[in-house]
Amino acid sequence: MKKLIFSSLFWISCFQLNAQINLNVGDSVQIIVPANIFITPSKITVARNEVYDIKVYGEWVDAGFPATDANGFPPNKAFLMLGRILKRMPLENYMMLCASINKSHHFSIGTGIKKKMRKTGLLNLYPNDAKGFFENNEGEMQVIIKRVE
Ligand SMILES: [Ca+2]
Repeated sequence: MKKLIFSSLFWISCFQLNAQINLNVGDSVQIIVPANIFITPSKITVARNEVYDIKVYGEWVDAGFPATDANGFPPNKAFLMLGRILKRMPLENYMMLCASINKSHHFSIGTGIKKKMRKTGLLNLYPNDAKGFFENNEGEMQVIIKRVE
């Protein structure tokens, strides 16, 4: 219990100071990822071979499409097929929650994943929408990131 209180206070103070966070095994943080923001920095520095359990809750909406969870929706219309190349992960669903490390090493998360990191750097989160088409998005995801190894 004492450790839990300490780690909670630790991450709260990190956010207040706008500092970077290194999670110990067992520690978790919650990040809010808005649908209309191109990139949301988590402030978490992950290291190669660390393992994280990521769970995602909530719904968001892209323009007039039906609301989805963090798995997003497939390109089921011709213009969506064409627009895929404008996404950071062209082969993944629109509005799938995805991540990058140092804005370069991209991977999909969806509603949840257990992931061994293949690179060291700052973890960023984003909805997989076409570049330039974020302003018509609404909603946000609650992302719980826990280091498990
Ligand atoms: Ca959009």
